[in-house]
Amino acid sequence: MKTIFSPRQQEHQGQFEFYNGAVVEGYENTSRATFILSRIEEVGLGPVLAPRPQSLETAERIHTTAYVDFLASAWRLWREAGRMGTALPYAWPARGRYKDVAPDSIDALLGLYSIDASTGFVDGTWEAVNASHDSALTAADLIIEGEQACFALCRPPGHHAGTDFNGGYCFLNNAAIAAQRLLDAGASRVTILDIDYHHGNGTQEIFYERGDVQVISLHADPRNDYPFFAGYADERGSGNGEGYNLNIPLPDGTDWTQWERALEFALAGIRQFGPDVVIISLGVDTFEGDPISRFRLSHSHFPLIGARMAGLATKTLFVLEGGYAVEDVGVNVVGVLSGYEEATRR
Ligand code: OKP
Ligand code: ZN
Repeated sequence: MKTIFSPRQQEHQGQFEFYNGAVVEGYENTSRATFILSRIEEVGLGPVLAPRPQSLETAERIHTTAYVDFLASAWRLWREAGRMGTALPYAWPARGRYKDVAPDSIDALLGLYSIDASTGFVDGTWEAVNASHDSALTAADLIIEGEQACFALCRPPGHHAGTDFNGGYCFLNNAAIAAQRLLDAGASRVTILDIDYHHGNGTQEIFYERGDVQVISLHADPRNDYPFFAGYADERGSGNGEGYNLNIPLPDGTDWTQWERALEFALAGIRQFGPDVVIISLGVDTFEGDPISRFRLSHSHFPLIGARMAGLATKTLFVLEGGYAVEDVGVNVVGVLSGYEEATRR
């Protein structure tokens, strides 16, 4: 399987976040990609290719132009305001009391276009976000050109980013943008199956009223964990999208037996929908050793996940999302991908 990745994606680094009452270095760091790349080489998964440069046209069909412009200019505006460190918001428009203004202040913009304070900008963030997006689109193009499966090694990740907001380390929704590209190239239906520990609230929001993209997410019950305000089982889509959004929230401590049962339910939904391509929002923060999560999958389970994906017998685009037990992220991500490859060859 081919992997798409650009070293420019590593220019997003050194950002901080708040965690348990302290300021810590961002969990979403460069070593995640480094460990994945070295594991890909170690097991001989296949070549790692640089993305082709892509225009932002497809991204602007998923996100608002104003939001994309904000992402591209945030760091410059932060510096022009005389700031250093990490650009993070501290004020948000309050729920239901939002005055629709286009603010000039970078502090206001950061709040307007975000849902949390864990998605900071540093020098190089936009370059990395843009390159991560290029990797997703190039992987989608390879699928369009005939590959059965492909891996977009996206960091920064994307599934918490919505139409006009960032959050949860995500800026552009790589998987959603890839789905749009596949549809534009002639696919009639695409499924995004999100197996990251956290609910993919951005992906859900983007496609909530659309029937051409089925969105299924297995995740920690939002009553217990981020993103808290979306991901409940009764969120099923609306309008043309009614019935095409499926959330499967799972309790703290979920183990393989429970998780696999949920996966089987998701797979039945995909078979019923009959997509041309399945995009896997691939987070491995379901791993028992993950520092910010509370599920209990172990190393040996990840190849089994890949094998289940192969069982769908559709084209499959893997797009990286989370996973923060850095030393294990490579083994677990590549475990899924080689599990897929082995099951396909059988
Ligand atoms: C991203 B992905 C406080 C903790 C914030 C945010 C979790 C984002 C997860 N800084 N936690 O879905 O793996
Ligand atoms: Zn996650």
